[in-house]
Amino acid sequence: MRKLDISIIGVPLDYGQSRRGVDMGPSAIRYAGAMKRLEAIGHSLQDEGDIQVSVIENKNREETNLKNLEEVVQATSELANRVSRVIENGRFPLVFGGDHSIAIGTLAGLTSKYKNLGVIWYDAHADLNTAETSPSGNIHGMPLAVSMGLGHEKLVNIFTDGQKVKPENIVIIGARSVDPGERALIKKRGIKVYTMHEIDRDGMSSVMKEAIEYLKCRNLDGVHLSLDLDGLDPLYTPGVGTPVPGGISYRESHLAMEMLEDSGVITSAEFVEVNPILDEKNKTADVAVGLMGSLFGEKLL
Ligand code: 5AB
Ligand code: MN
Ligand code: MN
Ligand code: MN
Repeated sequence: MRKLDISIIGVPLDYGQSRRGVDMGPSAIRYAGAMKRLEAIGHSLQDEGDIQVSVIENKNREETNLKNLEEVVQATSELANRVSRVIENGRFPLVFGGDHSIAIGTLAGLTSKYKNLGVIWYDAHADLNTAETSPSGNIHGMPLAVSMGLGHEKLVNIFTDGQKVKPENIVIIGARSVDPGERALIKKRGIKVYTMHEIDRDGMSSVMKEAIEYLKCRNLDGVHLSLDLDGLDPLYTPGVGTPVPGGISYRESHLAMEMLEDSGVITSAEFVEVNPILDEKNKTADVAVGLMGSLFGEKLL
């Protein structure tokens, strides 16, 4: 098992969507014992604290259907900076959200080092909307499109200009709520997606085996896991803003994390969309921390 030097970065951002509370996600995940859990496995942990998230005073906000654009740009730029510093120091970045718009910053920071980054997007949604296709204007539904260089120029050019991730380096797992514009983009760019259909039909073991093989054949210099807790069924993770029934089970998710750990491919991770206000006794944060245990090498025996 790899012994890692892990740096935790909290991002208390809830401006990427419309329900308050997900800004308390980092606290909830810390409270659920993330540090102790990973230290017990033998990793060395450093908590870098939270990114500063501010309301931007700007009288001349541009006309856009994107909600809270300035705030999301500020927080994700800061996050990109912090993530790039963590990897420069040879440490493993572990990011706690916050809503999923934070991935714009994580991926921007990571790709300042990784020139051919792979991404595993564990989510009920594809997060491939742009201003034109978004039904909500919520930026948390856009980060994967932004990482491919598609969307508002202020988002696309965070930290470095343009595209960060190649569409053929992306694997989405758990999708079951995909908007028409996202579906078109998946087809057009040939993005690899394992929907609930494939997980039901072939089983998680086979899906993960294929996903890992697929990424291993792509000559990647790193693989980022972006785990939206709504990828799991709301039965297990009720504390999320956009729950979709019929999701991945608790056991399947642990298996997925264990297989990622066995493969040794993951070089950074983020856990997002934990909303303690919508949760039941911090259940969702507890599940997040349990999954981290499996991802970072906790063994049953
Ligand atoms: B999440 C929806 N596709 O764009 C949109 O939780 C939902 O980060 C996005 O996956 C959900 O508003 C974003 C309808
Ligand atoms: Mn989602
Ligand atoms: Mn998401
Ligand atoms: Mn959500």
